[in-house]
Amino acid sequence: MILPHISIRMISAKHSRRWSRPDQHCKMRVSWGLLAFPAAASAIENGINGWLRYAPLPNDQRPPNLRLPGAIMALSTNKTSPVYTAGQELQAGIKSILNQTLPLYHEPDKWLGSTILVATTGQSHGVKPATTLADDGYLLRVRPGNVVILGQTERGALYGAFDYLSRIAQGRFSDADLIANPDAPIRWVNQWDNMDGSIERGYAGASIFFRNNTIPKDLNRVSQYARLLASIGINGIVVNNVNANANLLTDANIDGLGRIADAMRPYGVQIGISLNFASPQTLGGLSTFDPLDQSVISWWTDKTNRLYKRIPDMAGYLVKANSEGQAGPLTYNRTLADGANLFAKAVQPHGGIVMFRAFVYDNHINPADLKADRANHAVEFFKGLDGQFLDNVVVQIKYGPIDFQVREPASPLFANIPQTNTAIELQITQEYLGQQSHLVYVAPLWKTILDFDLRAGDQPSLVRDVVAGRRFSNKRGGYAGVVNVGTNTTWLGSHLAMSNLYAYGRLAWNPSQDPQALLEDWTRLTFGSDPLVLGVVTEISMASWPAYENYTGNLGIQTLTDILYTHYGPNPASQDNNGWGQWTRADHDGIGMDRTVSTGTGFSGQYPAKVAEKFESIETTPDDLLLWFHHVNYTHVLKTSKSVIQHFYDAHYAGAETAQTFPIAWESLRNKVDTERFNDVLFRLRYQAGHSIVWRDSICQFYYNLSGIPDGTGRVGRHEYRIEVETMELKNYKLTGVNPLETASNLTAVVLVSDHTSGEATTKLNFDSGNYDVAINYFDLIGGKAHYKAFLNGKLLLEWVGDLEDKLGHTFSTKLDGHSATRVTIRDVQIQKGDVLKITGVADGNELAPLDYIAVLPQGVVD
Ligand code: GCV
Repeated sequence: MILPHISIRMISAKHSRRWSRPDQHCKMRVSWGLLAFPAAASAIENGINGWLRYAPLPNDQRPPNLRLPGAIMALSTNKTSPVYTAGQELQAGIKSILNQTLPLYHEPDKWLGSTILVATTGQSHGVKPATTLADDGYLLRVRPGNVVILGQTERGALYGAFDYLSRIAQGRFSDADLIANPDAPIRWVNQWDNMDGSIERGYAGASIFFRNNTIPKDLNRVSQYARLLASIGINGIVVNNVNANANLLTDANIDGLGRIADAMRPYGVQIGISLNFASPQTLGGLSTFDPLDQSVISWWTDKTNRLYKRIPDMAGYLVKANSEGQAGPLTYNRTLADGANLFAKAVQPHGGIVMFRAFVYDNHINPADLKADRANHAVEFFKGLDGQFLDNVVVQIKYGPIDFQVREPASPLFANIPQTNTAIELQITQEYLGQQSHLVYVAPLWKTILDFDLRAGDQPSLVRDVVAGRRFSNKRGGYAGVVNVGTNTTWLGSHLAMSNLYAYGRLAWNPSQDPQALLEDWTRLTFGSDPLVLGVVTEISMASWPAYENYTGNLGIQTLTDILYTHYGPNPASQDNNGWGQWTRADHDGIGMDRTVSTGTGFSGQYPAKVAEKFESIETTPDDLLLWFHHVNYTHVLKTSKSVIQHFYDAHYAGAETAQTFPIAWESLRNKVDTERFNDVLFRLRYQAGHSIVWRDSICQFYYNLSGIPDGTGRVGRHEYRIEVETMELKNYKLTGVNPLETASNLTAVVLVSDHTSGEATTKLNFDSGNYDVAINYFDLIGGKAHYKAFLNGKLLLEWVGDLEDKLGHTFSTKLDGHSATRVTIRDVQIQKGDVLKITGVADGNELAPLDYIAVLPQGVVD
């Protein structure tokens, strides 16, 4: 296939530096100037400061007559107060961005000149916001020589300071006069950190919170994390995995949690913890964990009191009960509300809240039962409990009914429990979305859910209005984002993945914002305001979710990853014929879950009438959710006039093609981005380009095998630029199948005959003489680091090691499959017809230097 649009538009007026849209909560008046001030030398960029780098502002972005106030006045002498922190942050930020050191005072009578005043509304010196600020809201008033930042709470003041600094860092020296209020009170993140230091679905190293079943002494990274979180308005964090370990509640660990809370308090980030429902039995030695048993109630009350004694501002609890093997109230025939209320009563005197997860489903359902449907479970479990949860319980609902798939409809539960506080759970860590080894900017996906109108009672009922508490007049509600940062200096394992965390916080603050505008703010803060950089990062990021959906799973069929193993590479067969209920119901003739009321599982009927009606009918279901709601033949014609199967083929080719453009676009930023980040991102984007072809070929081959319907344009299974290694002259190599078989080209790979040997694969190249890129597809497993060399006519072209597990953070496989299949490309090789290409492999551990195929690619060809 020839790549038609290899160059991404590099700069467009759209991407030249511009103001991000003022959001609906802000009123601002803008005037700004340019020029002056020398830029300082840049430091090594390892990602540790995320978007809070405060890089020196280039001369051409500084106003010529900038008049900063003479001092910073942060009205708190308490070093744990966010107001105090705000002062320090402003001082350090202004020094770093503008190379000006402003004196910092904490008491009003210490300085009488012009100031950047940071305070709470209670201490405002006569400055009064015109409108009342909401909890955590702030006022920011910027005038030449005078800046006022007032928070309704102490952390509100810190949010205002971060807003001001973000403007300066982006060269936005305007007069501003705005009030910013958060849309929802709960703006939390969750970490799925285990006490042994591992992180469930974490792709960036070990935990910063736990090590060896305890809380480490050095919590510097925890403070740094709190700083990043505060800068985007996050006010709470649950620090341990929802699959919780009861030992978290020992006295020593409660003290450790206290130290975590101490480290985060100066940033206004309150901590919460996940509980293991069975703790009274497993840790407490009681004979039961029945939520209505008095001994259990006393046990939890006592633990809660101890926790609050050490952490008086603890945010509360998060509970995963009766889900995926976790204990819960159903064991004792108590309701989920009984379970939630047990904890709600314990934290209520302390002002705490309980986030109770709606991710409750049976993972042993019968795939032969055409009426069974995991997507139905949340509503089935929770609808009847509406009104039974105490006031300080918030039901935390994943955005879709299954599990963070590349596309899902909004969970109907948001419309089914109007008398219950709700929060939406989003995933920043890319469990099903390429695990940070693929660039996927997820905010546009979240937006499709937040903006979805559920039409409850036939009234406008946007998901974002439901979780803010507005739609059903609920007091609490908001956002929980699963982040899973680790010890890697980039936090998420990839520089570009941090746009997701940034956008999450900004959307939780104000979900009406445009994901692209947020991305552009993040890019300016992270990489600077060069229009080319801004253009490229924006283009590839905005193209990334559609591309990923295209080369993984389309039309609402889910991601098609291996749900029984790593959740990373392709394995569409893994979805069906098991009790997990992530079924696609694909067979020889058709594909998709019939979730209609009339003939299917009845799921569409869980939505309010107008939405239910729309999804009930194939005609009114949008194509991108067709296979979520309907089972159709592969030949079914879409609204685009294409058949389902042809759409699958075309989308996979288009998605992989788009992914090829990412590294090329990024390469245009050489010398515009510091070397460390440039190389790291380039490496990942090249890997993604290669792995997108693994995805494309596996999925297309799988559905071709299943349906027997050829690709109308003849691409699937035809690879005119490939040479299968099994057809090459082999020394010490033997043929092997892989599992799933479609993850090897021609369904076959080769491995060395034993683990202590080396071998060769040799072939003559019968392509016309010319310049080619030579791609070599191989498998990179955990458990060994095989050594490879590629030679052309005996001359070394490239030497590499199967050590991606040291360079990328996704979950690696021990087998030859869609997770380990990968590609290395040697660019611009001069080849004469008849040249001899040889690859040598040396085994290491259980990595038997596996090879799949080589592709000899004329410029612009993807194969
Ligand atoms: C923390 C999915 C993930 C699990 C996760 C679970 C949950 O099933 O694969 O790792 O467990 O969701 O959200 O509880």
